[in-house]
Amino acid sequence: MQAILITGAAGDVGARLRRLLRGVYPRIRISDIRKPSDLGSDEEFIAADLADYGQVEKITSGIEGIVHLGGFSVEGPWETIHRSNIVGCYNLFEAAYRSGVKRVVFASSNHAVGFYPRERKIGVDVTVRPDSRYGVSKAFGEALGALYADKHGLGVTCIRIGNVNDKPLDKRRLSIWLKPEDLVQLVRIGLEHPDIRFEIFYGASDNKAAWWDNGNAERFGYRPQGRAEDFRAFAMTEQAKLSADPIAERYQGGPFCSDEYDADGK
Ligand code: 15L
Repeated sequence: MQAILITGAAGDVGARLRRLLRGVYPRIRISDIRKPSDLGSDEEFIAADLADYGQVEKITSGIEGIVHLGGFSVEGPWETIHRSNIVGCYNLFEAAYRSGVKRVVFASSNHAVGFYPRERKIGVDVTVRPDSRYGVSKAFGEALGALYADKHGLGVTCIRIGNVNDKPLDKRRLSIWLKPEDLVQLVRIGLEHPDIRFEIFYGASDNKAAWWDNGNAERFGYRPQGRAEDFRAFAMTEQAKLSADPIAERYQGGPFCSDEYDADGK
């Protein structure tokens, strides 16, 4: 793989990935709607609004593999989610296909399946249970990826990312933490593994309290190095600072589930 594109490069995960992928691929083009504040003089940056197909075509031209982090990364009003994550995601896959891109790694999210209860361990073949409009948009992106893989032969990997950070930030994150270096492993499998057509992986490290069976990623050689348990004391101290939220605590998606929730008693 000679030339890759990272969308959403100005965000937190984008910034981490840019740093960790430096030197791994000969050419890395980065894109976002705004210029990253820490843009290096050796980095190729092209600004693009994902909702504008013409702009998306420009950033995918001459590219072999895409890491698609772009879009709105939390819950938001429908207009915002629709523009960034529905129209934007469609434009990305369509432009990738028309530009002859071979691989797309799509940053999906745990929120595509956030309404599974915490006591249930799930694999990648469960029905989606989104916990927000944002989660619905991630399920849409996964479905779109499957369409372009099955119909047009694009190699697509969807990573249902838990939470990327230096360490797990609370009790929920002990189950879903993803060490940045482990994300790099998953991304590289998606871009490089010869047998990828359409796959879903969980973006989680080697977490003892995991809610997800990540056997599919392991089948492709994923060997996570991060262990959330090493940070349990820190995470529980942070947890103690949060106010009680019984709905959030019942489901895997946490506060994305309790936000706007009014189903009880109906
Ligand atoms: C996500 O999908 C978000 O992008 C991120 O900001 C976190 O909220 C994360 O999920 C999480 O569930 O912790």
